[in-house]
Amino acid sequence: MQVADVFQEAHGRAPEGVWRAPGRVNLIGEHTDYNDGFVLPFALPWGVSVAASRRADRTVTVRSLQAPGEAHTLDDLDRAEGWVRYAAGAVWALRDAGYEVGGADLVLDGDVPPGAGLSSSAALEVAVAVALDDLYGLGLDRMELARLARRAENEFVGMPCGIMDQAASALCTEGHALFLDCRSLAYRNVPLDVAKAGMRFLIIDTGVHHELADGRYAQRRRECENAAKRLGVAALRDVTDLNDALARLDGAERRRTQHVVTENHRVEALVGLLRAGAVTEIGALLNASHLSLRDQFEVSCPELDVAVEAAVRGGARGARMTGGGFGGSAIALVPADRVASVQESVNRAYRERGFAAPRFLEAVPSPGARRLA
Ligand code: GAF
Repeated sequence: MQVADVFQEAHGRAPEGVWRAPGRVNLIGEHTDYNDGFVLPFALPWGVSVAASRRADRTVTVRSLQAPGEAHTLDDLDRAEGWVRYAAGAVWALRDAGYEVGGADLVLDGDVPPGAGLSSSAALEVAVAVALDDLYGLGLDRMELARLARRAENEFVGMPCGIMDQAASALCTEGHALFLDCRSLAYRNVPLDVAKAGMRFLIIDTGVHHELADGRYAQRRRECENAAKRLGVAALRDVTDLNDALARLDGAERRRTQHVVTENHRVEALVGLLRAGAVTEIGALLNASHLSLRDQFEVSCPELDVAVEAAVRGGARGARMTGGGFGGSAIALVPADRVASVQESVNRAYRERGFAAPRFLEAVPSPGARRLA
């Protein structure tokens, strides 16, 4: 059933509108956003739709097609728990920033594969924020909206993420990746047409549930901040002489710095290739990014490593883990006529290792947040 129909059934009237915000996959630029660096995500066809109407009071009600039978009425946003907290957080962030946001009835419908590292939570936050922006005529620009959605996640949900996922959901455009400078927040939508080059982006969902809020993500952030402090720079983005920096660091801080600095270079190099129309040449950068995340940043896991290695063996031009890591998904660039052999190769490797079968999805650069009706 459509989200607008469920709204009608629940509230006895049609919603004032329906909005949608997508999940994302990151092509390259991992664990760089909170180091003031560069990222290059693109929006996915999967996302969260929200049918919504204003209310005369300040109460927020939330339902979801994925949680039939549940109806949450929040007079106090702080009471929200579980998935409802992401919606409540978006309302909180707008109000806390001083925007006049009254009550709202929200009905959500999400189809981002959960736990796959494809930003279902950012999609939810941005979908609610974009709906409220329109309903209450706030006139937010999309970057401000992304910043507020990130605040919802940082300060309300309690996950210390960077801005990448919310910015991707809010700002991506169809057929493009988003090249974002996470310090200045300057961005460009870079054309990304792999189909024209006879290629596909394949997402390999390992099925290993990643839990970013479990402390390891926050620990990586702290290590990066400590390294920057020891080097006397505001953020690892500011390291200009990598050899000198590495000579002054040791242990985890040294490895994290090596990853972040080289990853920023890889993002810029990859954007250069895209702008030169050389999308088929980006594979080596994807592979190098994965090795760096595995060995220097230490956020991969056996299922991701096996997926990446088997994808390349099966004919992918390049592959890497994507997102926060510790599970979730890998992304591979695959010639269209090798998709089946890549899948076969990954399936076989998973069977040999005794891993549960992975899931394959095709990632097509899709539109960012928008009003549907
Ligand atoms: C997660 C975070 F939410 C992002 O901000 C980013 O740091 C990413 O991990 C790693 O690149 O998705």
